[in-house]
Amino acid sequence: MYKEGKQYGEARSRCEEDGGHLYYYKNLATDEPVITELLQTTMTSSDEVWVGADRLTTSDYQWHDGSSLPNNDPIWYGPEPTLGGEYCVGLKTTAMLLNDLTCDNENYFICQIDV
Ligand SMILES: [Ca+2]
Repeated sequence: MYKEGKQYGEARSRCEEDGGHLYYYKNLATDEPVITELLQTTMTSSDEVWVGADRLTTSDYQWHDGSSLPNNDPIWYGPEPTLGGEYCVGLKTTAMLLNDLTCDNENYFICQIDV
């Protein structure tokens, strides 16, 4: 967990420099408890944190491992994704669901290093 506001591309690069990737928040049942605990232990008050999905080079949202993130996936928050000028995905920590955002926003971010 980086408590440092960065634009999406910078956050993605930082995780890759660490040998990982922005977190794949794909599965509510397994990922929500893990990230909820992480947010509590890091005491972040950031509303949204970057995770590892975008549609910068694809027509629809995809995780960086190539798996798809359908617009009708229940892991999105309420009316999200709003699409339009928003191409990058953050986790809305107040709801623990996803929201698409403008990639230039500076947000905290969560890296995942697979072992
Ligand atoms: Ca949005």
